[in-house]
Amino acid sequence: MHIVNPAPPTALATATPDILLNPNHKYVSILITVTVPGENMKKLRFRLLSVSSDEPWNGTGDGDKGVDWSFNSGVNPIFTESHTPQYSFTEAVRSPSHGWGLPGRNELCTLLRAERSGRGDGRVYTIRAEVMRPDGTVIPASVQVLVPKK
Ligand SMILES: [Ca+2]
Ligand SMILES: [Ca+2]
Repeated sequence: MHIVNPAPPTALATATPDILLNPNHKYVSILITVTVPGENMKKLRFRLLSVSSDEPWNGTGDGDKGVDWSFNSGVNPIFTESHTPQYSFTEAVRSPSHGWGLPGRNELCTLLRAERSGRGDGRVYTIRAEVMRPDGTVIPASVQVLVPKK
């Protein structure tokens, strides 16, 4: 008898837009869509887990503003809480029970500041998301949004 463990499900996240060409220091609403191939999407719950940047919130040059992201607002304001960084200077992470949407709502939203250091090589925001299956298991996903240097 031959037993094959099924491959663990993989969640895919996309960001729209995923590149911020005009670094005008304003917030841009980013739509994060998470899908899990092979799963019944209507039974899954979704949330944004964290947002991080490869640049500090402040001290990166002229016009630098903080805070550089928010879980609030946008076209699909699932989230009602904003968090300050808990684990590192450049990553805001939700506590375990926060941010879960209603089942099937796989369109999430965050605000990201269109900003990057003039001295750097462009900013990379990393948005981490999670999917919870009906049995409570959680599948991670992540996507990046770039603020390129011209
Ligand atoms: Ca900033
Ligand atoms: Ca960089």
